[in-house]
Amino acid sequence: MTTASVSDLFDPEEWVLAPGAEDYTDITAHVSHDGGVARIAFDRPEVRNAFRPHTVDELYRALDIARQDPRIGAVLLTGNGPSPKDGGWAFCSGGDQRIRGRDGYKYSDEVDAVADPARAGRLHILEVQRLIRFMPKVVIAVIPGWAAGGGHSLHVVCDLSIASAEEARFKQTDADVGSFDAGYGSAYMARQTGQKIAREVFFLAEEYSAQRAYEMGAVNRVVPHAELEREALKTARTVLTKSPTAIRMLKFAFNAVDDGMVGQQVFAGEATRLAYGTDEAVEGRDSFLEKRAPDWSAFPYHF
Ligand code: S0N
Repeated sequence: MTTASVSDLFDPEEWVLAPGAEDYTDITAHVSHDGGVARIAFDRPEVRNAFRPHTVDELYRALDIARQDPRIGAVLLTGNGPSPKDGGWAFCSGGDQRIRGRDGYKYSDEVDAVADPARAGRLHILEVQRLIRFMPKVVIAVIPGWAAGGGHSLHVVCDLSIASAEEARFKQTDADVGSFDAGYGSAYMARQTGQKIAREVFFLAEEYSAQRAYEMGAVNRVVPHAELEREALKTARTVLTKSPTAIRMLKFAFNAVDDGMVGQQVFAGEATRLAYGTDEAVEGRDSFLEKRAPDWSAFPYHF
């Protein structure tokens, strides 16, 4: 795929292919020329960017590469479009209902049965949610069209959401099709919008505009469709002007209140990383290696 054919909103001047992206079939992945921003996009516009297990594998891989790239400070998660069938736009419409079975999922359209029993029925989109949640970088949902079902939940779990004024639509269809995101998709949404609104979104599965989602507190910005990716990249570049450590600690602080012991563990891990950089921690290590008692006299009990 040439970069120019990725999506109507994609500006090929801004991006180069991300490492390993040549092999993806269900997503595209790019990195900005300055190396600071990743753009990862669902690339199944003919099914409103629904994900199948293979899509989720690729998405996880691309996000994890972005997580480990020390130059990247922000990730744009979006959906390519429009659909060649009808011109419709989508961020993501959740799990591909065509490959969903009673016992699990066909791995892809090409693989006619549940390919690997060990993979059957795995809702590993939840692993993607956790990766977005716990990566110490700002993940921005860039919503050019439908965010439905599991796609709605992905936008909920992202740090920020920017939506197309004309094309973005929100609909939590889980209960229509007998699935339910009982984790971040629902409970964390209630944190964002309040219980009454989150319950309405899930129990009624109605359609909401970008403006309504903004009023609910579910979306940060609503921008003209043609400006969507430009605005998203601008927002990501604003994040890059901030201290990486401050962003990391803030993200994990925001998470911790809802993430219980895991949230505390993640935040504490970052605190330990910072502590290891102090002379005090170096004295602890050196005293052990030099087989002597540590000398803490240079390190006061701060108040
Ligand atoms: C998004 C909606 C509201 C858009 O409506 P619109 O604009 O009227 O377009 P349509 O004509 O409906 O769609 C255009 C074409 O795209 C196909 N399509 C759309 N969404 C999906 C989808 N999710 N799976 C498969 N195909 C999809 C349409 O069929 C149509 O194709 P053609 O032209 O050939 O007829 C509307 O499309 C909509 O409501 N979509 C379904 C949203 C939904 O219910 N998603 C699933 C919700 N649940 C989850 O996401 C759980 C995720 C999960 O755990 C999982 C993981 C992997 C595999 C499966 C699952 C699973 O359990 O679901």
